[in-house]
Amino acid sequence: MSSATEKHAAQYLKRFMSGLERRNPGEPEFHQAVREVAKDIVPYLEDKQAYKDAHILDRMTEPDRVIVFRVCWVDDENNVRVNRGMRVQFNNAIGPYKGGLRFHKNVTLSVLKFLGFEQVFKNSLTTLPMGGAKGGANFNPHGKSNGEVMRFCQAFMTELSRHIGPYTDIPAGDIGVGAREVSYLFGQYKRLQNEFTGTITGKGLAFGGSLIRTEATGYGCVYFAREMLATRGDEIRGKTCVVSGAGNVAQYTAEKLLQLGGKVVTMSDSSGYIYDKDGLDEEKLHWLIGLKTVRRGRIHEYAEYFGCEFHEGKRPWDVPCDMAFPCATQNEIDTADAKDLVANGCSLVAEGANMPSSIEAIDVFQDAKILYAPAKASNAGGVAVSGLEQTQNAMRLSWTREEVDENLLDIMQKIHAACVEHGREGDWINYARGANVAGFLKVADAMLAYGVL
Ligand code: NDP
Ligand code: 2IT
Repeated sequence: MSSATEKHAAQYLKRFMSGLERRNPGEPEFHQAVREVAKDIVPYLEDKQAYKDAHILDRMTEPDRVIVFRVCWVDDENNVRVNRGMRVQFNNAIGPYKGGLRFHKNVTLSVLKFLGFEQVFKNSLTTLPMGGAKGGANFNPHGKSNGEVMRFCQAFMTELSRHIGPYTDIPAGDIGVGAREVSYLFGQYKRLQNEFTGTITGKGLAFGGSLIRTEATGYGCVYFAREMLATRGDEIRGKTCVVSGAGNVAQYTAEKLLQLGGKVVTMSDSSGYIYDKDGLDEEKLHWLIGLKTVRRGRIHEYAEYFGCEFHEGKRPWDVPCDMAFPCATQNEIDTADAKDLVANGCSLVAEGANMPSSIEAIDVFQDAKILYAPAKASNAGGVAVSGLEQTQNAMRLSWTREEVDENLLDIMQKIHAACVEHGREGDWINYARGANVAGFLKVADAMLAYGVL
């Protein structure tokens, strides 16, 4: 790219971002997600007049619609409780809206817009026909009884059910929405619609769920890391791995790492992290999964039970490692954390969580030329198997574990290949740019074909 073109792209990016920030005030997470994509897409579009004339990037950064609604329920002490539910239907150019639901005290419109925007690119990368959406509520499931969670889910779905459907929008889980919540949500949807369709993925195996969906995000993330290592003739066996989070994604990232001979030394939750210098094994991980999904306990209990370090209120990024897997939440790696990781010898970061690294942290990884996989590529395995769950529901049959796992691996390899195709810079692969460009192209081409919509 000539320096004049580079200068023009930089000026356009500045104007584009200031316009977006003005139109969407008070939405820092959304600004961040768009900036991370626009910094790659704006220069890419410099010599592609058709996309520019059609204002595709402006259209892709404006959601199709945002649905906001009141959710009223009664707690165990008979108090009336009021929460805010939302669904951001971001883009359905290449398929019905698809994306998870997040129940967390910090859920805001900004968070759901960033997640919905990311989902558009991620779903495009999976090769499956899925548009992008995200939803949720500022509901904190911590400390709630099963009955309270059930009543909240039913109240939430009573409104959401008007806006979703098998050809319209198919929600799934995310933070705070696991097997229990998906079951309550799907039960209420089925009851209200008087129809048994696959609307909602991550369902239980007895009622239309897919084998491997529970494991898919974590397994897919490790498959992607394995592909990246292979470009350098390296492998997972023997590598020390730092994992954050202790929820669905973290659990199955750790499981696959162990299966492939990795040594997992940390796990975390919002209260701190455990540092198990000997490494987790299958038995310890099984205990941790029980702690988190059945007993719903805190991570320090692991340290007490197995006798290892617990670092209260801290994140694990200063622990020396070969590879890091952030699997908790957005912006959990800042510049200082990224510098610690690189200085301590970390040569691969694969994001299990959505947008766990700040833009400046990504710069640190890219400047150091380590293998860095952006979330929209490395955590796409979850939504990919959600897509396969829909396929099985439509066919009215269930595939075996092996069939689904093979499909998942194939999809992760295809995503890796797309990132390499669009992200190669000399002998280094810019996976972030590769994922942004590859994800963008399919959606943009569909939008161009539709004309002005
Ligand atoms: P879970 O609810 O199962 O687990 C979330 C984990 O992250 C918990 O350990 C939680 O700790 C921790 N966490 C949440 N918020 C914070 C915070 N603010 N600070 C520190 N720790 C936090 O969610 P998932 O495992 O499903 O999701 C984790 C990440 O992966 C999210 O970014 C999600 O968007 C992403 N993702 C999930 C997919 C899926 O299929 N489930 C697919 C693709 C991406 P605590 O219990 O203390 O709150
Ligand atoms: O962020 C994500 O990709 C998810 N939470 C999974 C979405 C889905 O529809 O399975």
